[in-house]
Amino acid sequence: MFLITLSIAVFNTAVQGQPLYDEMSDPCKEKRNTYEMYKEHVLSLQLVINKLQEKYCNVTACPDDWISFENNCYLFSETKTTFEAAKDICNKARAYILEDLSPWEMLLTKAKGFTHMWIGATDIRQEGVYVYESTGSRVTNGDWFKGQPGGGRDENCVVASKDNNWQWHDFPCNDRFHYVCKKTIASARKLLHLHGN
Ligand SMILES: [Ca+2]
Repeated sequence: MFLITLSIAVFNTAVQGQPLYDEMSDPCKEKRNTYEMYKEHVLSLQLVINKLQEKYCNVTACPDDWISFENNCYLFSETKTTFEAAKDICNKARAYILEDLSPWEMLLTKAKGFTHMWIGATDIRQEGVYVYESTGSRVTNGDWFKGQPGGGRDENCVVASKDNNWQWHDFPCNDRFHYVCKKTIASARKLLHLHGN
């Protein structure tokens, strides 16, 4: 009886012109923008909480101008620059260019107004063999956009673009884009300790 009632309910929903198939295949479709907005609010609140903790609990988490979030420190570039220049800036701060973006890192980057950003991976050393700058390990599961990488020897660096859901494209390394430096809070504290602060 229950199954019959359920079937009738489903049938009625279908014949009343409801987008049953779409709802079943993607129930979040119409609410996605709302969810994204809430997630951005949560992110903003978390950032405020982090700042308050640093201020009132005397916790030094990240260097000035860096953002602390989920055990990491992030430096968002003010200007666009080449991959090598971005890499040098991050490395001098004992950090590395952001690599695989977590959903929260995507939101952080979006909140900063970036539309494109360098990813810390290249195939400079061997064409077609992408490696992460931080570890030298081979990229085996890169978040490539359809048809990418496709630039051959002319394009050996990687850029993530907002319009393509932060998926990766290969680009010439001398082009200029924003970048994000990342390091763990633990390593940031270690550096502060080493420098006697
Ligand atoms: Ca290449």
